[in-house]
Amino acid sequence: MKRLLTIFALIAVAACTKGTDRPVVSQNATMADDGVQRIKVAMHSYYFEPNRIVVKRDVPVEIVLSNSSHIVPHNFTLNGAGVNVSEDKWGWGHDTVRFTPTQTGEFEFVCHKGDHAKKGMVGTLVVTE
Ligand SMILES: [Cu+2]
Repeated sequence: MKRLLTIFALIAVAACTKGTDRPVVSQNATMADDGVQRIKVAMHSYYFEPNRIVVKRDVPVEIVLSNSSHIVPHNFTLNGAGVNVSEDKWGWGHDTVRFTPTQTGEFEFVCHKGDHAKKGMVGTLVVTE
C-alpha cells in the first residue's frame, strides 16, 4: 500500500510541471477542405502545448482541446481579436472551441482555473492577414 501511495505521489509531482519556464512552441493552424483552420491544443498542468497559435483573420478557427492532466480541470479563455470565448475542459476526450478572429495582432489566451495562468498556463494567439 505504501509503495502504491509513493507511486501516486510521484505521478502527482510529475503531472505538475510549472509552465513559466517553458519554451515558446509555435504552431500554425491547418486549413481544412471545409474552410476551417484547425489546431490541436493540449492542456497540461500548467501549460498549453502549443503555447503560440498562428491563424488567419476572418477565417473560422477550431481549436481542439484535450486535457492531458485529465483530473485537473483546465480552461481556455480568449478575449481578443474580436473574440470572447471560454471553454472548460477536464476528463478524457476533446472539446472544440470555434471562433472567427476579426482583428490581426497578438492576443493572450489563458486558463482561468485557480492560479494556473500565474503558473504559466498562458499562450498567444497570433492573427495574421
Ligand atoms: Cu489550467
